[in-house]
Amino acid sequence: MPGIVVMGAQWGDEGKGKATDQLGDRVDYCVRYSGGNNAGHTIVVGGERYALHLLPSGILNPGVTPVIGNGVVVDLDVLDKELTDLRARGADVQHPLISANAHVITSYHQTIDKVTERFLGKAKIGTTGRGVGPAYADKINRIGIRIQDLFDESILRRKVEAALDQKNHLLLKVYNRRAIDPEEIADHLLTYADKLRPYVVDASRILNDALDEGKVVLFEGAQAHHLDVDHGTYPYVTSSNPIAAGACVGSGVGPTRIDRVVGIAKAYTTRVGEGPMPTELLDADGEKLREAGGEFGTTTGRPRRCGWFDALVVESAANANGFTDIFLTKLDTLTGWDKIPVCVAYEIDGERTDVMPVSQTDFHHAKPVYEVLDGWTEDITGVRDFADFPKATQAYVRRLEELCGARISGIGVGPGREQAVMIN
Ligand code: 2SA
Ligand code: GDP
Ligand code: MG
Repeated sequence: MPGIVVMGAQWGDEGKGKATDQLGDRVDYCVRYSGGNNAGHTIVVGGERYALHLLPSGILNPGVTPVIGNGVVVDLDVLDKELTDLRARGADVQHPLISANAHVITSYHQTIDKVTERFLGKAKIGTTGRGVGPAYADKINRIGIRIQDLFDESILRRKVEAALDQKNHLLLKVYNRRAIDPEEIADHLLTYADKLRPYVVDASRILNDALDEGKVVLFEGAQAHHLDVDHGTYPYVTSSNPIAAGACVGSGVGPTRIDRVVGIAKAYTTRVGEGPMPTELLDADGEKLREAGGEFGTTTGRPRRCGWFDALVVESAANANGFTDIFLTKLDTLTGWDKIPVCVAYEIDGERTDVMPVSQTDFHHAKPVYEVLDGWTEDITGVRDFADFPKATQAYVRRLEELCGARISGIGVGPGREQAVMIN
């Protein structure tokens, strides 16, 4: 099983960090292939909590080489701090590899992200404000700055100037902000050139060579299927491709290299930022789920919107990404409910549908149709064997599996690395 993708099946924060870390002891390379430091992936090892934003979560496993693929947008200040902090905490941080083709997030991307959101007012996306969208916009507009540009000063200066040309006009005339000095930006980026030089590589070639040698490469998605710019709830999405196919685009390996696609799904639903979410609970039950699950943004601290498990959301991700299996997380968070509703269909303008509609207008009108399952009260955080779960817990898992159309191969019963039930 040399090529494994781990990706979010809902709207992010399903526990991808934990799942990636858990698989990490059998992995040689762990690759981030999309997004930037908008992501927040949490790992708890021996009671110590780590929140990774840019480096892949496999980094905490000795012997794993972390890779930042070409599909990632890299804030160099954040990367530097993340590496320094991990080393200061005594983590055995391996030599990271960074694709020469990855793009850079600069302070002007962050400024534009924030002013655009303010300008949109009620129509805002609810971004993390990390400059991710504007950096990808520059990439597509062919005015982005790539990591490799750090090693050619005159090119870098020219590119930063070109990138700021239009932006300064917009900042001055539309947003009433001061212009940004291209020289200041280029000078700052150049301070990282020597420090980064040893890490910058042709990541595509290294990964393909490794796969040829039978090494195990784990591709770690950020965000999730329904935040994908092509397949998500557009425009309430991130600006990259967190889907499984994004692993190929964002790291430079062919689709034939991917043997397994693991969808990470939370046992209920959360979302942070704006956009439709049919099962959202705006009452005390939503609050109870948020408190029980500690549902606050790992990057921004924003409270996450909470609701019951939406099987149509996960099924559509399983379908579009070809999930070979699902890792179901945070099942322990549901302990203590007498009954647990699961969304099995939508009612849209008086009609019932069993699959997620392609029309965004329809999705905005979707009202959940619930099947109510029995809950359980027993503490399941110490369970390591599926047969030891209460009968109602087993029935809940089996019903979700049936509805989502993919095998559940692992279950999270707590944030710790060891708190999982693997099903063979
Ligand atoms: P952006 O910043 O341009 O990517 O925002 C666009 C939308 O994508 C959502 N998004 C996320 N959703 C869940 N988790 C994310 N990471 C953090 C976490 C979020 C946080 O781990 O908790 O701390 O707030 C993440 N990153 C982006 C975002 O909310 C917008 O809806
Ligand atoms: P990611 O972005 O998908 O990696 O998820 P986040 O790290 O943003 O959010 C998931 C949160 O749930 C983190 O605080 C994890 O430590 C925690 N977590 C992960 N799996 C489990 C689990 O099975 N049970 C519980 N209780 N917490 C979990
Ligand atoms: Mg997260």
